Parts: sequence; C-alpha cells; structure tokens
Amino acid sequence: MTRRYPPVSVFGVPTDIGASRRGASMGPEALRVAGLVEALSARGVDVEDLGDLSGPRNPLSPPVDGYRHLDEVVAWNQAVYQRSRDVLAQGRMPILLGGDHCLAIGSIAAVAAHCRKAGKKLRVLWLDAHADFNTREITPSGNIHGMPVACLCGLGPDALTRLGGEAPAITPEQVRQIGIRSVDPGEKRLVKEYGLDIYDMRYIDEVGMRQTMEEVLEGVDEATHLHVSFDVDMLDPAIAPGTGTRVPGGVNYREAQLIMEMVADTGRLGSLDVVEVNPALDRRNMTAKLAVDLVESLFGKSTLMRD
Ligand code: 4U7
Ligand code: MN
Ligand code: MN
Ligand code: MN
Repeated sequence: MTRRYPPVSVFGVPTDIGASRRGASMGPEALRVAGLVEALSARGVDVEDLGDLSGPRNPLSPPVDGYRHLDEVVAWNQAVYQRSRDVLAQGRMPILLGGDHCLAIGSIAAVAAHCRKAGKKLRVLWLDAHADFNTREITPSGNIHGMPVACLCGLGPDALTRLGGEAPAITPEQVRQIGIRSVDPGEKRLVKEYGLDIYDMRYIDEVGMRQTMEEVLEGVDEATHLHVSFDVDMLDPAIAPGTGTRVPGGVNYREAQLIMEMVADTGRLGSLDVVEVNPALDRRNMTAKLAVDLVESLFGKSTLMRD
C-alpha cells in the first residue's frame, strides 16, 4: 500500500503500422480518456504525460519480402527507442501507450540497453494471446506486430534487431509469456527451437494463475528490472473486445488482476507497454477502462492493506 514507485513518464505512440487492421492508432487517446494518468496520480505516483510521438502515416500496403510497412515500422521504433532511453536516463519509468505491438521492439531494446549499462537483470513478461515470434519466412500475414519477440531475440531485419546497436537485445531466457493460445505452425517450431518459456492457457487452466505467476517470477531479486509488455488481447474477448486480433478462451478478470498484483508485490516493475487497444472495435471504451484498472493493480492497488 505504501510502496513508493519511481516517477513515471507516459507517452503515446498513435500508430497501427505493424497490424493489417486499422484502429490501434487511437489507443493512446482511449487510454487517456479512460483515466490512466489520473489513476496513477491518485495512487500517489509522480506521473507526467509527454504526449504523443509522431511518425509516418499508414500506407496500407501489402507485404514486401515478408514484411508489411518495414520502413515505417523502423521509423516508429527509432522514435520509441529514443524516447524510452531518454525517460530511463532521467531515472523515470517509461509507460508506452500503443499503438500496435511492433512498438515493443523499440521499448524493450531501450530497456535492455539501459539494464546493460546499469548492471540490472532484465526480465520481460509478455502478456499476450500470441507468441509474436514470427519471421519473414514463416509469417502468415507479414504483419510485424506478430514478430517483436523474434526481432528482440535477434531474428529479423537488421534495422529492427540492431535498433539498440548490438543484436540480440535480449535472449529467450529473459522472456516469460503468459496467456498464449494462438501460435502459428512455423512459429510453433521456432519457439520450441529457441526454448521460449510459454505459460499457455492450458497450463494456466491446469495449475492456476497463482502457481503460474510464482514460476514466472521465480528468481526475481533486487537487481531485477521487470518489463511488462501487456497486449490486451491476452484478456478474454468477452471482457476486452476492443482489440484487432481476438482469440477466445483468454485470461479472465480475476486472473488478470492476480498477474498484476503479484508483479506489484515484487516491487520490481521497471517499465510497461500497454498495446493493441483498438477503440474502433470496442464498446464504450471498456477495453481501455479495463486496461487502466489493471495498471492500477500493477501499481499496488488492492482491496485490503497487505503490507
Ligand atoms: B499481436 C499472427 F497469424 N500470429 O503473425 C500473425 F495469427 O501483437 C497474429 O500479438 C499476430 O496482437 C498478432 O499475423 C500480433 C496471426
Ligand atoms: Mn502481441
Ligand atoms: Mn496478441
Ligand atoms: Mn493484436
């Protein structure tokens, strides 16, 4: 309850450049309208809103050599990388409001570079229905929002894998994926080959979210920086319809709260992406509101005083 959080800088990245469905570009405003900044300051967090980054328009082109909009995705991610590094250098916690999930290439590359410099151990919690581990050879869509984890692990075009200078930005051992239930055929082979730690919906059904999260957070200590990359399509579409790639059978309301509460309890949250909110597909902004509710839990909101 009384845990202190570092100061936070929120910034919006209004683009759907990595998707084929339009609308995630309206995500940052939907999250603001749902009260994200006010909710954090009501929790006693020192929070500033830096406004939105800018970048190229969505040309709505077909994929070229396996990638849709590669040049534009690179431009947006360079802006995200720079902004995230600046925020971290100021000793503040970056919260990226997406936008589609390709933007996590820039945010996580920045966090990885920061952790290397600061001697911190980075662990990435990837909350998603999808593994996002496609490459140009195996992608069914060419959409780069299905490729960020692969790019961060060094599989992808140089312009994305080397965003932070050296590649890979991270190794698969640093990643824990939660809520997964849609992995493409080629992607299945690749995640196995790379040994990604995937807590899929079947695992969550069988062992429960509490044990899942205990395993996800095992080994987290004072030197750990936790990056949470929250794709709202992790949530069941019944409670979060406002997203472009819905998959049935997702994480329910209480399970999602428990994920956030258990991360909050570690006191090691260092950075956050909230991505894939698509207001054009939502009902009365309910998905953005739920995302804000979950972010409050991530910042220690709970029913009772627990410490
Ligand atoms: B998201 C997909 F084929 N795997 O690559 C693809 F099912 O960031 C979907 O997780 C990717 O929302 C979804 O296009 C990307 C598809
Ligand atoms: Mn995703
Ligand atoms: Mn997804
Ligand atoms: Mn999606």
